Amino acid sequence: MLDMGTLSVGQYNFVGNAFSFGLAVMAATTIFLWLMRNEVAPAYRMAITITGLVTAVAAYHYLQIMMSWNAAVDISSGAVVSTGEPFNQAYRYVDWLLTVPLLLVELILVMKLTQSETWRKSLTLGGAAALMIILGYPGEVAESLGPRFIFWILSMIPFLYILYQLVIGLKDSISKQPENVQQLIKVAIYLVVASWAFYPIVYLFPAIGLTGGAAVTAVEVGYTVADIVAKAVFGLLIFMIAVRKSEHETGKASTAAKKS
Ligand code: RET
Repeated sequence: MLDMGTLSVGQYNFVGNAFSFGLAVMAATTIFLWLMRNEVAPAYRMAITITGLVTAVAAYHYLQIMMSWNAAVDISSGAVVSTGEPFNQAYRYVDWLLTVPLLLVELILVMKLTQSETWRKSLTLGGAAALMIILGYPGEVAESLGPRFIFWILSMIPFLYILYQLVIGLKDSISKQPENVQQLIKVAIYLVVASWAFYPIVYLFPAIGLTGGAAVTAVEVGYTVADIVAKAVFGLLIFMIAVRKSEHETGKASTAAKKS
């Protein structure tokens, strides 16, 4: 459990502002994606719908996180005083449990693989993602650093499996994509690897010397920044890939139509 009483008023407000920014970005991205859904070919609309769902689920959870953050302390005296109501970190983990498998499905859908490959990859990667989050939670809420380390190591196993599958396992499928999107898909995969790698590092902040209010601030702001990149920036990249692929395919269809 986080010791909220160790925060300064400045740190408390900074984290609150980061949550508020996170909520605004997630909500705005959702509206953009759903409004623009019909700009891509029908085959990619499911990917865009899911991308918007991910940011919608995140917007809802940021609202809950913000309310829990506000309820946990009272700053009316000019200092941060715990109200006794705990700051609920479960919202973040429930959010990840829903959105991380969806993010992977989003990436797989936009690649438009065969149906059996889509199912197989969605189930194995989505399952590994759920396991990674479930194994991380007990360490996040533990009172001491021992369990934090143990659950970090356990959670790293499915995490490394996912990264391996994305970087090595998808190589073949990427080479079958149209040339003008191969680069964008590679960027999307690198973005996943780079933004996801941030989470296990942030998780370890309290274990590598950060304490009290500084640790709480670094972890909460760190996760929020990582979420914005992994969900909103990644979602917009998926949208761009879908637009490019739609252009490529409708372009080909119209040339074919002219020939016949
Ligand atoms: C935990 C626990 C410590 C070890 C590892 C973790 C990985 C978390 C990740 C979360 C990704 C979240 C995303 C959210 C946005 O939608 C659970 C912190 C490896 C990779 C992408």
